[in-house]
Amino acid sequence: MTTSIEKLLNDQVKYEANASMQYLAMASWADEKGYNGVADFFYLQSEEERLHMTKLVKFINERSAKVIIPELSKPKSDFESLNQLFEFFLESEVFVTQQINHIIFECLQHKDYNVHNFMQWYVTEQLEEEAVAKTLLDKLMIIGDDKSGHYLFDRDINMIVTANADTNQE
Ligand code: OFO
Repeated sequence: MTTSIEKLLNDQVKYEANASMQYLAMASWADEKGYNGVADFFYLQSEEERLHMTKLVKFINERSAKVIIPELSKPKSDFESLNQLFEFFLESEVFVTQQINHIIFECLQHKDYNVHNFMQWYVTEQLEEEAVAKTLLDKLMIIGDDKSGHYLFDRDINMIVTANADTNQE
C-alpha cells in the first residue's frame, strides 16, 4: 500500500470516528428534547459509524500498514431545530462520501485494486445513508414548524428504527 493511501485510510478512520461521536451528540440532543424516535435513530447511526471505523482499522492491520488511532474533534451538540439536526446529518454524510471518492480516486491512480475493492462496501453504504438523510430532510421541509408534524415524524422514525432492528435480528 502506498503511503498516500495509508494516510487516506487513516484519515477515514478519523472521519468515521468523528461521525460516530457526532451522531451520539445528536442522539443525546434529541433524547433531551423528548424526540425518542429521532434519538434512537441517531444512537443506532452512531453505533454503525463505529463499526465502519473498526472495519477500516482491521483492514489496515490486515494489510500490514500502520493504524493511527486519531484524536477526535468536539462534536456539535446544540441544534436550533429538527430541521437543522437533519441538515447537519446530510452535510456530514456528503462530506464522508467526498472523502471516500477521494480514496477511490487515489486507488485507481496507484492501481491498488485491493483497497479499491474493499472501499466498494463504503461506496454502497454512503449511497444508502445519503438517500436516507435526504428523504428525512425532505419530509421535515414539508412539515415546516408544525409541532404535531414533528410529533408524527418522531413516531414514524421510531417505527423505522424498530423495523430495522427486527430485520437485523432475523
Ligand atoms: Fe460511515 O457511513 Fe456514513 O458516514
